[in-house]
Amino acid sequence: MLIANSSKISRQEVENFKRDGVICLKNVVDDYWVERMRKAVDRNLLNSNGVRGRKLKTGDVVHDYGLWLKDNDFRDLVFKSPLARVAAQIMESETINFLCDGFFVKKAKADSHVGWHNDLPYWPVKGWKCCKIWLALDPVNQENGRLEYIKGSHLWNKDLRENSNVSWFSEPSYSDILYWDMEPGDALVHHFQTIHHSIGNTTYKSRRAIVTNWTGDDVVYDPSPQTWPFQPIEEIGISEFNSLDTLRSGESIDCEIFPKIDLTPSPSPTSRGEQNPNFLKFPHRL
Ligand SMILES: O=C(O)CCC(=O)C(=O)O
Repeated sequence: MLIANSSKISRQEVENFKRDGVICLKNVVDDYWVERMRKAVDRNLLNSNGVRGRKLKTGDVVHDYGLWLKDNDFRDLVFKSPLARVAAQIMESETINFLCDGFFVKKAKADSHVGWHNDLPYWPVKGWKCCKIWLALDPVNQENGRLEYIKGSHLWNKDLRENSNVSWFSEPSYSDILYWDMEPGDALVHHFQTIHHSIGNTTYKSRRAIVTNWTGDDVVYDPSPQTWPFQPIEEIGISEFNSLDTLRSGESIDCEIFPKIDLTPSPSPTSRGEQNPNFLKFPHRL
């Protein structure tokens, strides 16, 4: 694993991401962000600001998305943490747009798996430079619901929705699977086409994680009926979603709901995790 906040992401890590479709980075965010985001997730579990809001599942895997639109902690994570620059470096992209955030909490003794799938079929986009950053807020291991990836499956060029039961897919053999034990602040970065699942939490503690989804230079808008936001924008009632009306298929996704991120460093970086000084060299050529 790479120490993302003490060294620039290396050429080797970028190559590993290209080859395997996933990498695990150590210490992508510091304790400041871990503590802040744990509180934010716990608060949202009680009374969510997300798009699904009160309709949150009460079962053992709790998921909501679109928190950044109403919650300052989630918003700052998107615009002020190192995550966007990690995405830019891993995907070798000059520009980065943010698609959406979310959280996944596998509650204590949540034995259910999240089934094998990849992410691209759920998003109204087309292009190669698309990734998710899955940020651990608790230690993650085999006992409490770690993610597992089929190595290199992003190169298969196949869409797999959860529970879709397609004939070409069968349970992978153990030797094809990649997984990592993680600490809070570590992150998985996976390509939108990499097939993955998560296993059950057999422990007595919740496993909390935040996901952020990012796109790069070559990505264009490509809506279809079963893609995000999964419901008519009038029903969501959040003004930023109206910007989807301005997008045309095949054009840049740049709009209020998919904002472009300013990757230049803030003029006044602080030690409170707002800017990681190790990324001040960005943009760079690897
Ligand atoms: O956090 C989890 O358990 C599952 C996350 C996942 O599969 C995803 O974000 O695509």
